[in-house]
Amino acid sequence: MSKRTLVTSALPYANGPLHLGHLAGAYLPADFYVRYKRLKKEDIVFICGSDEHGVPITIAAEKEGVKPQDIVDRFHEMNKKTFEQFGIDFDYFGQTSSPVHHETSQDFFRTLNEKGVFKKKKETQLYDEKAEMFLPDRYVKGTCPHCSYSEAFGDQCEKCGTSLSPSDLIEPRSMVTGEKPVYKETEHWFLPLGDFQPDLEKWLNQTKNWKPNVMGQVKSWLNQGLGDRAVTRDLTWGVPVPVENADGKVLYVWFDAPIGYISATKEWAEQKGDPEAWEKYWRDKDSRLIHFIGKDNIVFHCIMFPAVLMSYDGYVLPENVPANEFLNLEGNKLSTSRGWAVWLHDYLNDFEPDLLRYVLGIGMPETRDADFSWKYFQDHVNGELADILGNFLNRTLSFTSQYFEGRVPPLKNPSDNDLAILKEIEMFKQDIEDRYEHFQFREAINKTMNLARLGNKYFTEMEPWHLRKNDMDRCGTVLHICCQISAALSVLFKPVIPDACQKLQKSLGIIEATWDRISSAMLEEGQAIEKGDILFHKIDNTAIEAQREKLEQQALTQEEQKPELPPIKNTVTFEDFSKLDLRVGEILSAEKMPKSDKLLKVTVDIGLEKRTIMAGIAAHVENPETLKGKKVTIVANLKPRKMMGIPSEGMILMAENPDGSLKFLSPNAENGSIVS
Ligand code: B3M
Ligand code: ZN
Repeated sequence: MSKRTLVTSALPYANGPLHLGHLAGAYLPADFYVRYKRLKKEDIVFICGSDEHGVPITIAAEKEGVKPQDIVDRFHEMNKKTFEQFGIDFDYFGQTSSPVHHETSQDFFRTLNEKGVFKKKKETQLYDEKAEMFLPDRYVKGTCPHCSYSEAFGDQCEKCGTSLSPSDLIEPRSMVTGEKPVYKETEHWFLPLGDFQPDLEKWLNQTKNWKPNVMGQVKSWLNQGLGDRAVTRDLTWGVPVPVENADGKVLYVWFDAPIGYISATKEWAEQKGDPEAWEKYWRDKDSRLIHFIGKDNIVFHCIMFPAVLMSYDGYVLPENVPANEFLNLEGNKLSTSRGWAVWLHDYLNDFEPDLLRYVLGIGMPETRDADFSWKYFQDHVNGELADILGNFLNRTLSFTSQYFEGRVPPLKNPSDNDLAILKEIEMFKQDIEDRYEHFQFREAINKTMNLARLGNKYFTEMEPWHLRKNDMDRCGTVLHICCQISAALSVLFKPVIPDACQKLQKSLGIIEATWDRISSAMLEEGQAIEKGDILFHKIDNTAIEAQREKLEQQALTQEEQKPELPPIKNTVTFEDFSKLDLRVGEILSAEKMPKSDKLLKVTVDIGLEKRTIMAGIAAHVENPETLKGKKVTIVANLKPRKMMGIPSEGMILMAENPDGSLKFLSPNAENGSIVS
């Protein structure tokens, strides 16, 4: 008997609408998996909700001059509706501003505090004297110490993915007033993740079938050693810290948000009239917990939240966290701030959800970033859904309706090839099932479409339009087999294109078929079937052109909102500048560092000597080999510092475009020449 399963999808911030990247990242894969498991009649609960705290919300509220609760209520409803329209079939979609969530996350905090899990530390935090407020991570921007990205936030550099603390930033500046923040003392509670490292490693080492990209990222954090992580913030919006001497402090959003999965499960249980039901999914070792997220949330789901669950004790830990990589759009990074996004509510004005579910499914960024383009969308809708699946189903149903009075013809004297085709149905089912079990949805969908290809090819090769003139029995056998393949497809494709499969099953007279009913004999001979409507209409070039136009327009109109160039830094004296020794260098070699997707180890000839420099530019360099011989500008007298155990003797200066791309400063001068 399979265990019960709780599936979660990352809680989307309730500060804006949903776009393609959300679907492809954490929601579609989870929905494919849950729908598949429901077809297997397994006990599975699908939980999600709005992440309503955190600074993205307060920034959105300030921008509009409304209260944070107004922002979260609006986008909670909007996103809930969008998920429903796309058939993302949660059992419950909660809100972290709910009383149940406040109680649950405060209980976690109080329990860990009483157990002495936290460390309390006075620390100086960035404070904006003009705004008279402490600056949370997202209110601070500055230069990332790893990749020199000048728009890095205080909690994470979105360019190289490193998780940061505001004090890591070079030249921090307040997002509220633009002022240079000062340091002011404040006291916070910290989760000493390092104390959990042995237990985390023990747990991680017994996990199975984790994606290499996920385990690789987790291991790189563990190898760097886990530090203390603040779990409280000086903010007014959030879950108040439920202990003495914590006025004006709230729980750090990444402490409370994952607990939101538990609160939403409690609310689900309450809603179904069995308030205790939540417990067996979270506190019974016979339950499986699976988190579907995007790769930027790995550290919080694979290190921080498990440490919180371990310290509370009695909770199951994630069995798997099949994080997806990112989806790009028309060859560029998706960017809500630059309007480079396809909003899901917009999409629904022009196309049906199934089409996007299918196209994002076959192109899912499961182990590496993927790209969505409108041409790609058109090609796969027209070339596969319409020309292969739609064409096969339409020919089968129309032919049976027209020449066999709309009834499944008998299977008479099937040839070896016929029997082999029928056998294929069982083999496809097994293979597709295995792909779903291993979260390989691209493969599962491609293989399902391959069964439709097989059916289409069989129909064409058997030429029933000739057979019907001279051998109706043979013709009937061919159509019988095509009807059985159609019936199998109506269940195999159900997790991906549920609306189309619903219509197909109605035409085939199938009621509520489960996964285990998939076979080569799902339909009785003589069973009534209807021709049904065309399931997939082709998309013409004009429609696609219109979408591309809309995207360009959208991006253009937001041109003025594109991230302004960072303000000029504070004035320095000539003496300050003259302390720097900038030299021309030439790269002799460059290589990626194992276990790091950020760092390159670069050897540079600076005329007087050779230097080893660790540069956080790996994400920007396709092939390090190509850097050999490149002239660069080096800060030659920077104090060496160790990165991944290797002393880095200097810094390679890079120019950074507003879109985040990096360019070398390559002066055409002798190695060792002074740059001033
Ligand atoms: N709200 C979504 C994000 O980082 C974040 C996920 C929380 S899951 C507990 O895009
Ligand atoms: Zn960075």
